[in-house]
Amino acid sequence: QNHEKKLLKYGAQYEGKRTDAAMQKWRSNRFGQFIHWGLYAIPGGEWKGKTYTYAAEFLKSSAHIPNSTWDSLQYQFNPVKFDPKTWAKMAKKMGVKYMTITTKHHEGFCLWPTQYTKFNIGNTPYKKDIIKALVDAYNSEGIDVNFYYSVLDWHHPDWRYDIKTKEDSIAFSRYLTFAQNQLKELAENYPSVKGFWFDGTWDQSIKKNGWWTLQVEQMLKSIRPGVVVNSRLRADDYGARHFDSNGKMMGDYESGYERRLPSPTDTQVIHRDWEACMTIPENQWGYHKKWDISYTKTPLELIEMLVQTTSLGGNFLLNFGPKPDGTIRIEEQQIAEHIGNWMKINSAAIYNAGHAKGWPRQDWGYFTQNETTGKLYAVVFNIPISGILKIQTLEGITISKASFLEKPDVPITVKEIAKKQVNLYLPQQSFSEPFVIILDTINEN
Ligand code: FHN
Repeated sequence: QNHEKKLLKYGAQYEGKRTDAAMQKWRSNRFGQFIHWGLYAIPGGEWKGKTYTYAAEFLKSSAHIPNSTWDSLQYQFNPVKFDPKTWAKMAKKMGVKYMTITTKHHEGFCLWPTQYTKFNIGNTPYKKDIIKALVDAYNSEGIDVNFYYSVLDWHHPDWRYDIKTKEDSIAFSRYLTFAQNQLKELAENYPSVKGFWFDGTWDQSIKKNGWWTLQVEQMLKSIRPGVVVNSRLRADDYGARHFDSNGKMMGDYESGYERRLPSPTDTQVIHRDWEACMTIPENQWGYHKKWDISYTKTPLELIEMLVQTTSLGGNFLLNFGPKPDGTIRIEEQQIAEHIGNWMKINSAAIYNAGHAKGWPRQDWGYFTQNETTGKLYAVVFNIPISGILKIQTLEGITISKASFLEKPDVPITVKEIAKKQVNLYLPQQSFSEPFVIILDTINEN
């Protein structure tokens, strides 16, 4: 094994977590809404009477639809019921602190009136700038907005999957200029943007142009200081992605967890910032007409994922795929409402909370800890039939008091039954939702 450190021009730019205010805000947000919206919402996973089960936003590719046919969907895009304020209010009620919107997905269609391609919202029957409407509506609800941008572009004639010829190289360098111009335009025209979320960067063509990924990151940060960029953008001199050839993370946070979470005992991830993005169905990001095409996660499963992510110091980005008429499907609205009702009571265990340092994984659920005050929260998902929650404590730490976040007056008896073992006696009642117990601790270390 070669342990020699490689000299890299385009590798990680710094080590450890960013500590500036913008990054701290990003981190304290913890819960975000992902939105995938584009032309793919129109067919919604169906083409010529056939239903395609693969991701709806991939329909062009799954159904082998020619460019010209797909691109003409542009002339049908007319979300007459789109009300950005309704979306933002729903998001606010769900309890998210940030939203990440697809400015351009793999299909290449742009939701803002870019000057660099005609394939944009300005040339649809709808015409109006959707990105601006969303930024304004979400910001006025106090929600940060980030821009998703797919570097992979099925529409642009200069996109290449690999660089094999001189012609490829010339075309692709034109493409890189195009993408950079678009990103500059986004950063300049939407000054409140808080982050850029890159995708579609896995092809050889990008891996061979790691310099560009660093240049773009630096360009965005020079226009909008503090802006947060995901690791997925980056490739180094050797084409290593996310982590450079010396194992150091590139970008500001790791964005490799997609439709999966690190295991609850994976304490490796706590040393960096990271975010998991999650679908409600198995693998649908854009709107699919058939909601039941795969298993759909329940609100309680999603809440548990949010808590598990928080307990490991990560952010949780939950995806929604709006309909072509501009509304959000009823199933997603109901899930958002359920999560929101839970957040209304329990969000203290989420916002600005993270890994409870040193505390072992517990059978009943997860610990989270406020990053500023150190307050310790036990988020309970599994209640033993005995009604006794067994807490494994740490050397020198005693639990002096336990109280329900929701009902501080309902007493919980705390008893130390052995060294580092505390029992909490829950009142005789049934719980239908996961709940939070605040633990007051005394540190004798
Ligand atoms: O192919 C895309 C997919 O449609 C979706 O946008 C996800 C979100 O993380 N990213 C890609 C797959 O990694």
